[in-house]
Amino acid sequence: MKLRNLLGAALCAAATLAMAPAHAQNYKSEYKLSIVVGTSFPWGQGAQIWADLVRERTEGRINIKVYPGTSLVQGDQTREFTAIRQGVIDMAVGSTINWSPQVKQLNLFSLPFLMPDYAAIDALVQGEVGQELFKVIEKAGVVPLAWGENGYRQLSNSKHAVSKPEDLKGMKLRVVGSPLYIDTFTALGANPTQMSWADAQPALASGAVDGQENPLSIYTGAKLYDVAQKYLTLWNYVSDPLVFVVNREVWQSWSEQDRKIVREAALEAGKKEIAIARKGVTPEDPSLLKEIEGHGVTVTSLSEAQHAEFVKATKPVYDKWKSRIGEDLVELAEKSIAARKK
Ligand code: X2X
Repeated sequence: MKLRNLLGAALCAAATLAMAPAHAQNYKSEYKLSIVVGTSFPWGQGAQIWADLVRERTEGRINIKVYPGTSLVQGDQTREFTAIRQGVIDMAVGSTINWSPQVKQLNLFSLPFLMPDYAAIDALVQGEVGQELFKVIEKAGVVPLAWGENGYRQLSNSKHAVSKPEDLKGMKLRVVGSPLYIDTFTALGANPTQMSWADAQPALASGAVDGQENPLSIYTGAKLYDVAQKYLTLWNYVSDPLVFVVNREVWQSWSEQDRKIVREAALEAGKKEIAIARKGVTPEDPSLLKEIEGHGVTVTSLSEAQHAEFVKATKPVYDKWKSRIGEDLVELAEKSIAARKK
């Protein structure tokens, strides 16, 4: 090519670049969104709804791909938050439990028996506590947009029915990655061991552990009744919310109009996800429980007196962690719950 032609081509390319909308240079062709479970679970459905809404409303400018199994951090869900902060992960719908090692205030939702009903969960995440926690997450370097829900975590095991703390004596239980869970199950007399969800499933299948705790949507979605988890105790001791977030640099690289679209889509997806997560596990609609019983599972509900025994046994853990999380935040949560509309 002659020099003049070459120059002309270069000028032409520069002009095209200058004319293109500002985003064209810094938008990625794909944004990686991390979740722990698959897209068939309510959690994964929420993530997929968010991704689809954003793709549609930005006309493909923001193209989100969902990565299940926390595969972007080799399944180690307790490293997910750090990876989002560092930009290894662009976006996530993550459980407060998995981010608690980095954001200690998120342990709030893991305080045993803090939230007695769905109205209590709503009073926290949709109220002042939720706003406070968003400030904390923002300060930690990640942009939070909306709340979702994994759900009330129920206890399952392969040994026998559990209706009082003594029934847990010596039972080997897989727990999630916050030390608060080790404290809770140690206080109850069990033998807890911390493990990722990826490792938990084979450990349950081989009998390396006797039991675990997870929301019913995860219990059924992962077919835990097929790996000998035939005893289920409904005790609503904790519930983990999900948070829809974006890496800060990614967020800043988007136009204002696109940020608005992403935020509104997250709020919409979060609301839908919460409705999906609560389907079949409420007193009004216990269909999922019926399905579980159909698999030959013994389902144990607690009487008020039995419930009180568990609360009593875990009270020292609650008190210890109240000060670790922050007295002010926990007190704000307690007040918000006491004032909730039932
Ligand atoms: O690991 C779990 O138990 C799970 C899937 O519920 C979370 O990621 C918190």
